[in-house]
Amino acid sequence: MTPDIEFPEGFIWGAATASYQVEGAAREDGRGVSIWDTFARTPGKVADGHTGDVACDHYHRYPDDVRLMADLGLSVYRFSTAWPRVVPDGSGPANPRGLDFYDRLVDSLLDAGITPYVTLYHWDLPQNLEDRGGWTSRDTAYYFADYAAAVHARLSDRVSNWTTLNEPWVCAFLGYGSGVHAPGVTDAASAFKAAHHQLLGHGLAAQNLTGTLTLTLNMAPVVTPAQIVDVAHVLTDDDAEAIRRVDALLNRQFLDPALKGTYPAEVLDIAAEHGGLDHIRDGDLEIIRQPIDLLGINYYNPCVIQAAAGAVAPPAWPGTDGIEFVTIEGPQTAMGWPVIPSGLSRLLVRLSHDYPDVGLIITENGAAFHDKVVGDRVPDSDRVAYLDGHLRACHQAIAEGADLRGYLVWSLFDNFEWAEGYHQRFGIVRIDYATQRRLPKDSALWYRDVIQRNGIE
Ligand code: IFM
Repeated sequence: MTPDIEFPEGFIWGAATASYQVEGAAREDGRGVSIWDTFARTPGKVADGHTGDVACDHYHRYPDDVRLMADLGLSVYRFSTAWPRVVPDGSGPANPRGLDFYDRLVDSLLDAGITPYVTLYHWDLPQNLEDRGGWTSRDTAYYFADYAAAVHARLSDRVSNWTTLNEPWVCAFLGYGSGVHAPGVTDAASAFKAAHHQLLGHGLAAQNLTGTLTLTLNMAPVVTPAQIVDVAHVLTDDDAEAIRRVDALLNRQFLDPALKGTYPAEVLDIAAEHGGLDHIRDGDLEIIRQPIDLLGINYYNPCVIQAAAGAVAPPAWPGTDGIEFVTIEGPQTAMGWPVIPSGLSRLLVRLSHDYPDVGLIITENGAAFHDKVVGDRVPDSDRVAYLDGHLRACHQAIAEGADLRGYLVWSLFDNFEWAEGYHQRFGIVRIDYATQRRLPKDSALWYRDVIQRNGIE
């Protein structure tokens, strides 16, 4: 039977996780300490003092987990390698036992007919490098390229899909700006440095990677509340200016250097006001602008803002003085994020228009809800509705010309949701943390059917 909504032939279906969020085994086989180990142990930083020490115990349970992925019909599994597992001190010799784990994981994925998509940096920086300045130090970019080369040397005979960075905005602006993520630094100048040095690390690493190259960014259309209701709403000059600034900080700060070899003027102006531009050296943008095959999109909700009528204190991000981040009415996830699938089609169409030379893939999309276990089921109809709406938005964007190649749900499992600990559950598979039992939620079974028919009924 032909589904109501059918995706193009060869559309990629998968699911994603990240090392610190699922692996556990934090002290095994020579793994070094990461900034998240340290941050999670700092009182008050992570809800209820949760840590990634055990997480989903994926490190030991990966054979069963791969079988589960195969049962769901996934064609791709996106996971990240943990830098401190591979290079425990951040720089220096690689740890063969750390690499062995990824070897085993890749082999079992391939045996199950699942393509591994490897992300090289999903936020678990070795603590030893943080002690030397972390991403505010230029050296970290070079150490990242060395570590990436070590992973590539071990796995590239079987892995041909590589993502350098995951969400450098979050690492820079939540890790070094607001401090709600590791390493917990609160300094605007450090945030801009961390952003640039990650981009430099991306470019340096990309020069030595072969296969299909991806850079994954968290992106969102930046809109006023009125534009959510009416796409054609005419903006005031102040709102238009507010949108330009926030879009530059959130989206173009990473897109333009990586894909065009330039920084948006707004970002340079704002960074200049917050510590200067000395960290950007001649030649950096040429290094950063490496040919990539796919732009990875992590989308959860639009960024809703407007020019503030009165004073707004303090600014949410550096450079957003006078701009209000608006909470809008309507359905929300357990994270308090608004559910607006049309934001995804809007984003995809815009990216295809503004950056036409790169293919697109959704590397993350999904939602946390307050799931209930009923007998042997998790009837998470809110998550099914969320995924259904966003897949329809993907389909719409393809119909409007977006070159979207695939969709990877976030996340395969409930896992360590950073500062929220284990309280927020994004998985399509439930984890009972006391027993480590895996229970596919209704959304997982629904997703299996979507994959099977390459479309939605
Ligand atoms: O869990 C995170 C993931 O690590 C990065 N993207 C957003 C997800 C949900 O917050």
